[in-house]
Amino acid sequence: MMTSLQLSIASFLMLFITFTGLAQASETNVEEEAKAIEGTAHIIEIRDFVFSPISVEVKAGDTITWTNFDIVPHTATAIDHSWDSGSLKLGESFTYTVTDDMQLDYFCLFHPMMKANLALEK
Ligand SMILES: [Cu+2]
Repeated sequence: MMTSLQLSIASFLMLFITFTGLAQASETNVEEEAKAIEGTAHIIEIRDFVFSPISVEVKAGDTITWTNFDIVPHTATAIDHSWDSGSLKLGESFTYTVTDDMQLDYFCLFHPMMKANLALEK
């Protein structure tokens, strides 16, 4: 026969083992998620009516952030309009996550001579 004290210790040990197992499982999941969302963050400046750099090599999962440094609004818009920053005023940014099938050529809707592109690294 186990005394009630022995039962309490046994229950405590069972709980402890359960929680330790859960903690390890969730830590593993966090690491796996971090790997899945890991990607390079690219920065593109819009300055003096130019996207800079004008060509950027990216891969799926990377993020690209465009920031407008001009006093006039600009956009970063796919040539087929499949993605679009909308109007970016001075100091405003737009971030987009790269996908394998995204349109790589883009321009500014307000100033169509402003063209740039992304190169997709497979
Ligand atoms: Cu523009």
